[in-house]
Amino acid sequence: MKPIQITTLAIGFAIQSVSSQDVTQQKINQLDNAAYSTNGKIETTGEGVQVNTSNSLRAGPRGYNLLQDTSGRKKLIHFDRERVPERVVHALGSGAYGQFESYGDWSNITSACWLQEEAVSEAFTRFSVVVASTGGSEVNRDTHGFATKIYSKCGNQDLVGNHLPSFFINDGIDFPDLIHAVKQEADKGFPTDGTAHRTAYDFFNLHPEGSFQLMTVLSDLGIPRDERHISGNGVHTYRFINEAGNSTFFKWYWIPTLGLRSLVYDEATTLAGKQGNWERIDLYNNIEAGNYPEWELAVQMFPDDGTFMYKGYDLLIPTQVIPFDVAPLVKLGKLTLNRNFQNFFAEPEAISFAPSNVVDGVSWVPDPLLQWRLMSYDDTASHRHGSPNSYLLPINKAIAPVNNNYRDGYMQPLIFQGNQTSTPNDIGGVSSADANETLPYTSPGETAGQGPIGRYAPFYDTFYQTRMFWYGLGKYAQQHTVDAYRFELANVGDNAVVQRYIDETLNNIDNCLARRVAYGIGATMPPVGSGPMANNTQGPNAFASSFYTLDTNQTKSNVGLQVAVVANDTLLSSSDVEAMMPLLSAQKVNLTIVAPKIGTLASGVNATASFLISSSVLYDAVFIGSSGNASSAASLTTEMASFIQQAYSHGKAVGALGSSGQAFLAGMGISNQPGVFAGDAGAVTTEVLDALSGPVRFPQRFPTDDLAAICG
Ligand code: HDE
Repeated sequence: MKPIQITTLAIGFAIQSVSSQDVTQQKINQLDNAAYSTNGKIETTGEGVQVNTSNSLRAGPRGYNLLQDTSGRKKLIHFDRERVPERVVHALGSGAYGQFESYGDWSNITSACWLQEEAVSEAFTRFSVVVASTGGSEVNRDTHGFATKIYSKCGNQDLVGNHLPSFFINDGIDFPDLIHAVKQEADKGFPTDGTAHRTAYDFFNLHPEGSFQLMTVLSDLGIPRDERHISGNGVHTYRFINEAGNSTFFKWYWIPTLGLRSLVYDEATTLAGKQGNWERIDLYNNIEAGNYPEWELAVQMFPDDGTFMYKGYDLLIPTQVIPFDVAPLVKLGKLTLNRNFQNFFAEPEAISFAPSNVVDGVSWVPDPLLQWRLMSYDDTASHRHGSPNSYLLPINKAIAPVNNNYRDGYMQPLIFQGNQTSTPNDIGGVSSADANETLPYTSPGETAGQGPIGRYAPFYDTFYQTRMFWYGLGKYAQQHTVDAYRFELANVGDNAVVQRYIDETLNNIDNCLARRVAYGIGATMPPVGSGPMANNTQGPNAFASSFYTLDTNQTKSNVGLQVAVVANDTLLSSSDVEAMMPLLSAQKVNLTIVAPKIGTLASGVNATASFLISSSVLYDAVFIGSSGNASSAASLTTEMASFIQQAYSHGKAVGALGSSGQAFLAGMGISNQPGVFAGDAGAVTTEVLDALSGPVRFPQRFPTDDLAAICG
């Protein structure tokens, strides 16, 4: 195998923008061929006959409807069939178009055309949540999907990943069981908007290999602020193959240039009620506003020595990760999302992703989770669209030429020419590529057999990586995770299931964790020191790399964040708003004035939200206006005070404009606290913006366990 030579050649701006416009235009032209507007046209039936279907055809004004109201019948018949089956998982989601640009020439490791010098490809990314059904909330705790279709000139390359780096199971044959266990309970039909409890924890008890993935979901990573601030993770190992046929294994990641951000749980549940579509709204509005989110595609690479192992890590086990200090990330390119779709059904809903969609230069490994995925997505696409012709839908259609002998089937829209529909052929028709060339779906030199045929039990991980993740969480992040376990387990409603999870999973991760969770829900605490650390064989090591935790010391971008000023006719001067605006605009942070009613306040400032339609959970930080003479919290209405109080209790930065603003906060008992800023409008705004790009939350306000009392 050739040694991997890493180049980081940057491409010039002029070249980038020209080619990116070209590839975008190619896809837009393809979509435009299917675009149709009925705007301003006269209504017709599907057969083109002009009709008026506003009123039924009836036997008199109070008589029966007539069977011969065929235009009415056609209208209803079409309506009755408007739905396609929702995705069996990841049903709830939305997405956007953009471009993927290769940072350089990666031909030394892969022949994939989208990773060559100056390669720019059009792309569409769909974000989703796994468990909730369509109509559920996107902001509940869940694993988020991050699926990208790259319409490259050598065919569609799909990167279908999640926002967390590992998975619940190691063998795809267990996937239907996992999903049955986490979706609504079969007899009761609930919950439909989040993960079930009794069935789920029964499954988790018997699949301890998923404890790491579950803990990441139950950490604050499991409730991201929005989709712009999540990472993407391929989870599996994949294979690059270069022109010479050399293979290199890789794991891929999308790293958001905005940084990672999360909600706190109470905020997420409130937001779910206030604005369950928050994730898609945030993405849509930011793209409309020109705040284009970006992710860098980074890979960890591992030599192919035939063992599928790297420094003691098994590359075929998707419930484990390879820490970044063991295999560092190499950045290959960048994805920018910059165009919203035009029709939800035809684009984000109709798009079909599949890990089987790879181009020449990308292939797979014998990971039994990945192997089942290679079949399931193509199958589900045919089922959802009712036809194997879904690859012809504009959103799924490749930009590369498509020529094959797929014929007929439900809703075949093409009128193929000619009579020969088989290969090979001598009388015309499509001819096959040269099988001696390096082609996709093969890995030169690889042998299929890895041992005797048999049904092998999934690999049962130790709890080592879960423990490493646990020790990497800070004090408050640990508390949030403990609270999340308490919440989930308290809802299980089956003491035996709960106690088994505490004794056999949590106590194997860490004794204090198990005791804290048990303590909060009235379960039996395992004896002090009875967990694995009693023998301390591996030590309380944490992951050295911060990517898997919400590292509060990272500097984050504030682009697209939302802040609110609480005001009324006597609070807030226009000069305060004038002082704030340039500072907020410079960082592309949106300001909303929230008042008892929408409209212009006495100060002349326009309030665009009222307390009725708004909530502090819609904002990343809040300010309280100042009038200069109102001096006590008593003049705050309950709704104003609770707006501020709720933001404070969610650990958010609170800014008091002027001395009277500070007096309000003092009256509420929250002045002079970390993350509470008071002063003139400009200074306070700067302090709040700094807080938002740094620690974001002020977790000192959250209650924490008395560890000495609980853990001994
Ligand atoms: Fe999926 N998964 N999955 N999955 N998955 C689907 O495909 C499946 C897995 C992921 O926005 C389905 O078109 C099996 C891992 C995303 O359209 C279905 C197994 C990862 C999306 C399916 C897995 C994912 C899906 C449902 C175990 C992260 C949404 C509808 C072998 C690496 C894509 C559809 C979109 C969707 C099957 C496990 C990510 C049923 C059998 C691991 C992001 O085909």
